Amino acid sequence: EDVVTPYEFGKHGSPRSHRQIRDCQPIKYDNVTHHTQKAHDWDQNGRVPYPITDLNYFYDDLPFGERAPGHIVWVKSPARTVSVLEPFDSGGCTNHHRATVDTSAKQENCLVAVNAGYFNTRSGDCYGNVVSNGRLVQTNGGLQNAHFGIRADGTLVFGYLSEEDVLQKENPFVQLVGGVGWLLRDGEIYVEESRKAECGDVEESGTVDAFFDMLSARVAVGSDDEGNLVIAAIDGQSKVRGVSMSSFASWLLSHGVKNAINLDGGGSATYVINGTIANNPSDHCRDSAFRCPRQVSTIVCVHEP
Ligand code: M6P
Repeated sequence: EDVVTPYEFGKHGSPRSHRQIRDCQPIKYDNVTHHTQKAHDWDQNGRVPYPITDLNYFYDDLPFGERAPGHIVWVKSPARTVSVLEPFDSGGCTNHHRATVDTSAKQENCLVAVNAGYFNTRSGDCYGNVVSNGRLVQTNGGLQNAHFGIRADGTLVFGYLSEEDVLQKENPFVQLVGGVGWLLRDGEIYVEESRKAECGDVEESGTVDAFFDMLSARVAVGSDDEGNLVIAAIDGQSKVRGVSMSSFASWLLSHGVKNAINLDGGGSATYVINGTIANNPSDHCRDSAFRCPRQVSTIVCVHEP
């Protein structure tokens, strides 16, 4: 596992809001780094298996009496079958595009797709480091938010990355996207450690503590022991229904997930199977009596190898 060395705070574009937030720090703790894992790859016959091995719809009892419907999917050969895609099309982040997940999923005929990175809901700016199919879209100057990535050699990466990590050329990231909150680190719940480390600039629902503790729709990308990618999306509505970060982490762990990063959730949470929205997004339509899928920034797409 790499050790991240301290470095200077980089400039970043995210505007400070009036919200009470803690100061966003660059990575400075030698013990807070990232976890790398070899991705599952070819099967015994040397073939790339069909990527999706399981697909569940669940309605579970969660701690604290929470109940929430959602989806979880295990993805084989993720280094060949998973892409981070910009909103609407390539160049979407630079052009401040936003699009519903089902629209963005058309770019690569995604078998499964979820919303991914956080974004500025007013300007449409994508937040975080973004690498899409080997193209570096943007960096965030090392701002400390949990990221998920896939490197050129097929390793999965979870955790905090310095600017140098993001830009290194020896084994570059081919896919990379940022979230808020490192839910599981190498088989252990990492919510409380992550709560202290995360930068809250990129989520708009309040303080980091409020964001971690509220009920909400949540989306995560993670991995199991075999290096399969796991994508989970739980329905909810911020501060009303859904799951807290710690409940989400416990639930993922109970399903054999070993590493997991929390992606954008709330009204952005959208889960698409074969081009069709399969969850119940909580964002309000223009007519607030109804609910509509939100136009979001990046997505995680599972496609044929
Ligand atoms: C905005 C609107 C609402 C939404 C709310 C909370 O006010 O988009 O429809 O319910 O934000 O959104 P979120 O759950 O993503 O924080």
